[in-house]
Amino acid sequence: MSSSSYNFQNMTDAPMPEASDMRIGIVVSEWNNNITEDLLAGAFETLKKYGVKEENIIVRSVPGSFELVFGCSQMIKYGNVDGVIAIGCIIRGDTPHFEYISGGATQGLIELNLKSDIPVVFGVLTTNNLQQAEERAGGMLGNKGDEYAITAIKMVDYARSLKKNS
Ligand code: DLZ
Repeated sequence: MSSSSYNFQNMTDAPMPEASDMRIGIVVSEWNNNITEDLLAGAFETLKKYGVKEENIIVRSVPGSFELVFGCSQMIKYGNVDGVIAIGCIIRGDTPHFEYISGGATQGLIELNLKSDIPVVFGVLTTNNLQQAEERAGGMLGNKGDEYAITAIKMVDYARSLKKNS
């Protein structure tokens, strides 16, 4: 569900998992960097807030959201990380690029989740205009980067909980 009244903080009261030994990779797109830098800052601060050590947050950038798939794939292979956050911002324009790039990035990130044991969080804003993106990157609807960080910690914990019992 995506609506202006939806607030992630209201989703659950579940306690946050222990995250002090987690290593999280963040791959961030340079396209619309005025938005993605703010999402990155939100994710970075929230990871730290919940105990992830700064030195265990590995940030790399790629040119655009389409490159997030390769960027995350390489992060999984060589970054020695427990989880990955893919951050991008795709804004609808006059041409069909929006559908191609958002569809490609989404499908690629889904495939990474299916192929590897490292969870990849979908931190890609897909908006109709710049204002909608700004509202979600530290504006009146909060910073979605916070949600991406919380989701990454929860998914790493989820994967660990199953491995521990296998
Ligand atoms: C080319 C393009 C366009 C038009 N729009 C966006 C966008 O809104 N957000 C984004 O992250 N990237 C965009 N790109 C760049 C593509 O993601 C990609 O970098 C290029 O097609 C090169 O592969």
